[in-house]
Amino acid sequence: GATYNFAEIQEKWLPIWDEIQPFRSDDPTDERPRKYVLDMFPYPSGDLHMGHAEAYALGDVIARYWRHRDHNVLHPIGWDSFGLPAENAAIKRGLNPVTWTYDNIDQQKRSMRRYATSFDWSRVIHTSDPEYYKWNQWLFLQMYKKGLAYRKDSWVNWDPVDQTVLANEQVMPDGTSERSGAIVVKKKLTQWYFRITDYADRLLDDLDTLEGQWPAKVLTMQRNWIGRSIGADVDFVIEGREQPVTVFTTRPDTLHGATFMVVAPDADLASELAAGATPEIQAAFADYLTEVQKATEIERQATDRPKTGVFLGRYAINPVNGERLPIWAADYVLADYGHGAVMAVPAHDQRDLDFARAYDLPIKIVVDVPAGTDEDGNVIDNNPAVTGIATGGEGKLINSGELDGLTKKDAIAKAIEILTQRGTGKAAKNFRLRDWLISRQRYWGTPIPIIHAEDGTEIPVPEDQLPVVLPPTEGLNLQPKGSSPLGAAEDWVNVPNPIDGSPARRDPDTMDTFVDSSWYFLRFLSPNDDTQAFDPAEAKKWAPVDQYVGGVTHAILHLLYARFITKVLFDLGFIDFEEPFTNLLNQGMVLMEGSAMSKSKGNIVKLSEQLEEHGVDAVRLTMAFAGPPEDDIDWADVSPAASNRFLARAWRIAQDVSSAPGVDFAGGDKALRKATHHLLAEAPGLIESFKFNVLVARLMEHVNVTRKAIDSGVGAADPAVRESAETIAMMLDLYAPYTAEDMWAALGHKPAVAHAVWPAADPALLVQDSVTCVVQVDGKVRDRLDVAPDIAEADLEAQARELAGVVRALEGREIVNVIVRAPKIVSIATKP
Ligand code: ANZ
Repeated sequence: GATYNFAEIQEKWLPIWDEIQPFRSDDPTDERPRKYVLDMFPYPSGDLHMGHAEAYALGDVIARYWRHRDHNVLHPIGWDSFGLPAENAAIKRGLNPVTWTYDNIDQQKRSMRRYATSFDWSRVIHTSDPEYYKWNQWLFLQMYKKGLAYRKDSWVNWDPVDQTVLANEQVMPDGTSERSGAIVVKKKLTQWYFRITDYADRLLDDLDTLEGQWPAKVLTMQRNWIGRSIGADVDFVIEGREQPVTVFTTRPDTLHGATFMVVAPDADLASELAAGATPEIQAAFADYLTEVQKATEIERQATDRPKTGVFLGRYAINPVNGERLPIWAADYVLADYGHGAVMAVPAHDQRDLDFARAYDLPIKIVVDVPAGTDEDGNVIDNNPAVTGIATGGEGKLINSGELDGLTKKDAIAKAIEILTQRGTGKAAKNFRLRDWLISRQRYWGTPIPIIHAEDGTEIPVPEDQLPVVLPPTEGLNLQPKGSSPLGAAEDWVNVPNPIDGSPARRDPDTMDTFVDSSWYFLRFLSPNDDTQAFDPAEAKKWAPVDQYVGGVTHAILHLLYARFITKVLFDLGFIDFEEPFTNLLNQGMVLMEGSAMSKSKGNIVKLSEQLEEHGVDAVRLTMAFAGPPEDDIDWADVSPAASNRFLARAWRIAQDVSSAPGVDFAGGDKALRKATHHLLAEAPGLIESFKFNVLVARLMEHVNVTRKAIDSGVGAADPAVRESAETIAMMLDLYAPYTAEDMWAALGHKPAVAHAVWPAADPALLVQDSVTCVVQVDGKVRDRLDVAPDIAEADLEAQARELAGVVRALEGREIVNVIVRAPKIVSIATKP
């Protein structure tokens, strides 16, 4: 007979699928339940690689599964095609980013089609199309109107290699740029921001609604990133200054323990205070500030870093006891957290203690934290001045006037009450989250739709003049240089003021591409609508996304921004939900010999070569079979060749079936039917709990069972063999769509197998095999019954007593004892 040839099968089905477009999801009469299954869309950075192959294979298992469960499934794809990677790659090759990007998209599209991901190809979007980014500009304007988009002058993260600012989220924990790897420095610039901090509480609190639906790790990362602290704002009068200075503290209970104040050297306040001091102090401060600006935020927050600072020659007055506190500038206090100034309580805060010890400042204990013992039973001194360890724990307040004797918790409440009464403070909370810096000084992004009048006023581009299309690259120098290349496009940048026609200039910056991806899942719903960003009626039907699939690298940035913009659109009345992604699956990475694939390690496995050698189905199946989808896959440990052999075995079964389609399965071999129906019963639970690999294992077993049935007495003509082969084809479609379609055709069906609804398991075929139980009366077998092997004793006894033979034997006798050994024996004894 024929042999399994993956290349032939691929060539046969791809054009047929192209023609019948089995995955369109725009039939308005389709009333089945809907599922929106979304894979994070790719950057067009070269051809698809092994990481894509894994992500899209796993996402497709879920999309295909819901179709087989009779759902109307929306599974779209697009390209996140603006941004630095494309722009830098184009510059490096001396190409136009437009050409480079769209050539890559074409190549990825072709690869993706061949990879047979079940996308609805009628809904493709590219974020670099004016038809798409017009709506980024629209979104910006809606936010601008609400005061959620604004410009401010502040210290920003500056990537000296890419020559652009970065969002906080794009600075890695080691202080380097997520993109270029360069050490990020601080620069004071006027930039555009989205006011995400207005949403901090909601972004944090609503994470609770995602519990159990998103990976716990991602929820934790988001919570920490938002970082809410509860405490108080306290106002300190400054000698020689009209305005008091406010500090944020989580420990207002320790106010009596404050012995100095510290101001962030890079905060305007520090410069101002220094300016009022002696020339010596001014000079020392200026030198210090220069040093500080070389340090990264991460370095500044490191607890083990020696503390440095300068005395500013000024004093603050403690509002609770009138004490004079010297004011220092020190870089462990950050300019953009809280108010950029702290009341220092060295006894109970480690950083303050380190600083106090370095500069010989007083240490005053105000919480009596009991002395402890270490693991060897030694008493640990609780005096921070001696141990160098601040005592942050629980204890009773001392040396604190009205607060004396209170616990930490009660003292915090009381201190806030006192401050509020006196008008020198109030309850406050603070977030780690900063506003989202969205402007970039680069070409390949969405132009910011603002025009600057000569007098400096900002004029939003009227909505009917959108999109503001990027100028052609001809004549522009795209090399990173610290200001946007768009500023040099004279014809483009110089425009009449839309209000009075006077000379004005367009804003030359472009938006962070995370703006593009913050709402793209809505654009898929009406991708060709040129009258609105998305159709709210379609959003009602499809959104939010039921299942989102993508890498954990996006745990903070993209997911936080998308959640934020979703809430903004909710507030603006465009959608009726507040969380964009109901369920989230983070797939692992594909490694080679234990490490991430990289050019420098020379361990890159080329997807194209794998596909050439083993075929699409074997690669996809291998990705799904390697382990739980969340785990990394080491390509050195898996065998696409073995996957291929399994696919050939499965395929042969369909070739061998010799009954006709539509044959009544009822008369088929009972044992094989039972095996098939057990598989039908188990598979949905496995897929819905993301145990894709376990279902592959079950399919492998089932192919073997079916092969045995064909080769043994059952034979290829038995209806149970057809039933089994059809089930295998329908399930294999999740992983190996070409093979499944070819099996389906061999079994006499029309394409597409992807639309074959899995039959429900027949409960009659799920009952376990029965066991025969004998029933004795006074040692003699009087009857028998067939029961389930796991029958309960009481149940078995009750059934046994009703058997005709038993009833006859017991007639007129009195039962004295019944022994039940479920499921095999019931033994009844009567009175002699
Ligand atoms: C006095 C105090 C006493 C504090 C004490 C702590 C313990 P989180 O939890 O991170 O919000 N702080 C406030 N603003 C700061 C800034 N701009 N840079 C560095 N540190 C700052 O921490 C809040 C605490 O961090 C605040 O409470 C303040 O120190 C410090 F026994 O005030 B605390």
